[in-house]
Amino acid sequence: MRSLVFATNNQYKTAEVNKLLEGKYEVLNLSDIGCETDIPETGSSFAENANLKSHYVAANYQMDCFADDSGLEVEALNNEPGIFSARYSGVRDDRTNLLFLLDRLKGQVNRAARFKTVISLVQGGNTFLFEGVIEGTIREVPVGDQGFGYDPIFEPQGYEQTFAEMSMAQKNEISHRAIAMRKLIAFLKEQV
Ligand code: ITT
Repeated sequence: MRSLVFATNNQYKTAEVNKLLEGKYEVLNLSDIGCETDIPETGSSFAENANLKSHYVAANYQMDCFADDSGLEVEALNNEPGIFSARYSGVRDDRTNLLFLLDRLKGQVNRAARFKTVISLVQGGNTFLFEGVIEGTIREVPVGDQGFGYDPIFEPQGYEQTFAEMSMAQKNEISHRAIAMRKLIAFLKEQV
């Protein structure tokens, strides 16, 4: 089986992506290749940060690799937290960040938001980008215990459940990461 490095430390992302690849590729994450570094994400966009992660692995491990940078953009908060989603409240804790966001949105009528993912693939020294977006709204209170991050407060458009009330398979039918991953998979298949 062909293997691909996914430059992430996030085990939920790895599990989602493994399911999407349906056993067609073996996905190695950062710990699988012995990379302990917390790769700096100092870019000013999802694309820049995704590139920083994939290029770091390609340069230091001489392996083709992909990375995603993703986050939540809330319209009434000027598209915050965006690239700061993982540490919006100042700490890297999903529950704290989610409650911090709800607090900032208190009393706000406009609850529109979107999740965005940009995947950067480095292959043979070339870089390719794939994007996925899903629109939705922010709930008043968190519901559900599946998934990670802001899943308990994000209700995708056209659904009555939050991402955290969905199984991984249901989330993978519609999510931002799944949309971007399907573009990556289609691209990889063209090369077979
Ligand atoms: P890696 O950088 O190691 O891949 P990370 O968790 O730091 O893992 P990001 O830099 O892409 O990932 O930050 C994304 C943050 O955005 C993440 O910590 C969540 O808070 C949020 N997020 C991204 N995708 C999400 C999803 O599918 N569901 C809920 N929250 C998500």
